[in-house]
Amino acid sequence: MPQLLTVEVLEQVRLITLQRPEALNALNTQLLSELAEQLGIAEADSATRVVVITGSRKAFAAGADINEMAERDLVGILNDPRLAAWQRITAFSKPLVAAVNGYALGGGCELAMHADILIAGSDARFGQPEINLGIMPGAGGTQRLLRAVGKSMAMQMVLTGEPIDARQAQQAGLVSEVTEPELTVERALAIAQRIAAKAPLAVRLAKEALLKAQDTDLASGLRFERHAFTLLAGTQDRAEGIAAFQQKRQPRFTGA
Ligand code: DAK
Repeated sequence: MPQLLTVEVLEQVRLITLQRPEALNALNTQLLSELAEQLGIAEADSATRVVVITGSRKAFAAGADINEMAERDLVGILNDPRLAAWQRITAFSKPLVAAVNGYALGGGCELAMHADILIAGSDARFGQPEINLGIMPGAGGTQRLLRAVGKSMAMQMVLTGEPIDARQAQQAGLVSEVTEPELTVERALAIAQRIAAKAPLAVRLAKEALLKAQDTDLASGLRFERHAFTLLAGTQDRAEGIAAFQQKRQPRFTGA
C-alpha cells in the first residue's frame, strides 16, 4: 500500500496525489519509489488510459529530499536507488498530465517536465534552485528545461536558481494552460478524460512520435512518424474511427 501518495481510479483515468505535506512533497526515495510503482501498475492496467499527477495547493513537489541527499556521498549517488525510479517514470508510455499548484522546484520541476501536458495554477512556481545548494539539476532539468523554455530562460533559471511563475511558464511553453488554483486538477482531469476516449494505440504512438521530436533529427523523426502512422493502419480502432465518421456517430475505441 502506498503511504506517501494516494491513487484514485476515475474510470479510465488515474489520479495520483503526492501526499507528503510536512516536507512540501519533497521526493524522498520512498515517495519516488511509490510513484514509480504506481505508474507501473497504471502501465499494466489496460483499463487505465491516462494518468494525472498532482500535489497539494502549496507544493507540487519542492525537489529531492535535501536531508536524504545530505547523507549520500559520491558512491551513494552512483548507487542511488532513485535513479531506477526516475527511469521507470521516464519510460511510462501512456499520457501523463501534471496539475501543478505551488512550488515545483528542483526534482519537482523535473517531475512535472516528465509529464506530457502541464496544467498550472496561477500560483505555481517552477524553478531549478539546485545551484543554491552547490549542485545542479540531476533528473533531466538541464536537458528538458532547455527544450521546454529555450536556452536563455533555462540558463537564467538554472544559473540563478530563481523560479518563474505560471504566466512566464506558459509564455515560454513549459505549461499549456494556466487556471485558477482550485480548478487545476479539475481541468487536468477533463483533458485526461478527453484523451482517454481516443484510440489508445494511436495515443501511444502519437506520444512516442512527439517525444522523438525532442531527441532526434528531423529525418529520423519523420521516418518514425511514417512507420507509426503505417502501423496504425492495422488496428481495428482506425477502421472504427473512420466508419464512425462516415456513419455520423461517435466512435467506440477498444484499444485493438
Ligand atoms: N527537502 C527536504 N525538506 C524540504 C524540502 C526539500 N527539498 N523543501 C521543503 N522542505 C521542508 C522544510 O525543511 C520544512 O520542514 P520543517 O522545517 O518544517 O521540518 C517544510 O518542508 C516546509 O518548508 P519551509 O518551512 O521551508 O516552507 P516555506 O514556505 O518557508 O518555503 C520553499 C518553501 C519551497 C521555498 C523552501 O522550503 C525551499 O526552498 N525548499 C527547498 C527547495 C529546493 O532547494 N529544492 C531543490 C532540492 S535539490 C537526481 C535527481 C534529482 C535531483 C538530484 C539528482 N538524480 C537522479 C541523480 C534533485 C535535486 C533537488 O531537487
